[in-house]
Amino acid sequence: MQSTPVKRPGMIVHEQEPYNAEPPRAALAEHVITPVETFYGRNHGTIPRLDATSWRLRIDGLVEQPVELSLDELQTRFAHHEVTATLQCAGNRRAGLMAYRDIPGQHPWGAGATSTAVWRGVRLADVLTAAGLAPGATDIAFEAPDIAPEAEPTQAYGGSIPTIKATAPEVLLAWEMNGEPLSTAHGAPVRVVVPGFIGARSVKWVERITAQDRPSQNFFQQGAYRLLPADTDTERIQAGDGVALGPVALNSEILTPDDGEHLAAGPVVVTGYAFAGDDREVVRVDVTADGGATWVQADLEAQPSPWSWRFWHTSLHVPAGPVQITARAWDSTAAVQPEHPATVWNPKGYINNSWPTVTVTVVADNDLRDAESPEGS
Ligand SMILES: Nc1nc2c(c(=O)[nH]1)N[C@H]1C(S)=C(S)[C@@H](COP(=O)(O)O)O[C@H]1N2
Ligand SMILES: [Mo]
Repeated sequence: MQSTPVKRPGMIVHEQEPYNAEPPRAALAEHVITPVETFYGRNHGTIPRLDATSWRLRIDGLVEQPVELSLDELQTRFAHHEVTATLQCAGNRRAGLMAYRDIPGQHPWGAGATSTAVWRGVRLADVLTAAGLAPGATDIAFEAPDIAPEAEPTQAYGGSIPTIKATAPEVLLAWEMNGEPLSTAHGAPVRVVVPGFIGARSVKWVERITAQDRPSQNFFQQGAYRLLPADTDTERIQAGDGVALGPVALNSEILTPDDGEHLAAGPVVVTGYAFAGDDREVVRVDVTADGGATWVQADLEAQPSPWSWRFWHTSLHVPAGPVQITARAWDSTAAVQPEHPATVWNPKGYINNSWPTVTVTVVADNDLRDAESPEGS
């Protein structure tokens, strides 16, 4: 049975079926914890509606004893934990790469293929301990029942993360999002949440967890979500080519003002997010309105958790006329975002973390009044 996600009006829908949509910049800027109705949706196949009563989670592979758990057993046998975490699709900001060089057949995601929620569930580590990891279990693979037609051969969705990450305390099997039961669209009854890794590893509707001695052989681990060299012959890509994406790279975006906005003269308030994956932290965001001749340091807002993005804001004096506003974030390893999309362009369009820019037009007071009021008044 098909189910359409409940989302706010104004979502930018890249595809209706399967549902792929992101919130506009201004909507994302409203709350540091993204309301569920605003949270982006990324689906490779039709959203499955699973029956929570008959749902079972199987843990098998390189374990001392395979385990099968009902939702009730999962919720009563293990301690509950809450983690505020940002999910970020590897395709977030792909439109910026496409503007430099086209990427056929992929969604042109803007700034909004990323959102933050409070997730509640049990630690994957605790469930793996119950099954007992056997020696040699280097990777933990996830399987879901949704069929992804784009996969070759056609197959259900899956992926894996290294055991070292799977046993870290922040990785959850979650059934709650922002204090509400997880919705069907976001993975009910239970999804994996892998904070700091690309969204693709946070497998929704998870039914099977397998400990193994190699990464998942699923299409979404071996064929998609891999970083390929810019000069790859895309007709000849083979499973395993390139590098599997895991921890997300340092990134940021400008959320307000919006690209193309007309603004009144006076200080321009600029806001946005910055996010550093895995165990890195955003330590600084700089903003320029003069092509990088001078930069001002933005004020960093409180970070809801080490696994979430960080909102930032600043105020700039800019001259009348069209102006480009550009930001760049720095992380705790002193890494800074690369300047140009050309530096990071890749054939599948993943991880565009080049400097975000919006172009706005600052209108002298009189011009704005003329533009807004009906003629002759
Ligand atoms: N079963 C399943 N899990 C999935 C996906 C999917 O298509 N099927 N998409 C992945 C991708 S690519 C991302 S970015 C996130 C998006 O999660 P959301 O739809 O809750 O925002 O889910 C991941 N988990
Ligand atoms: Mo994704």
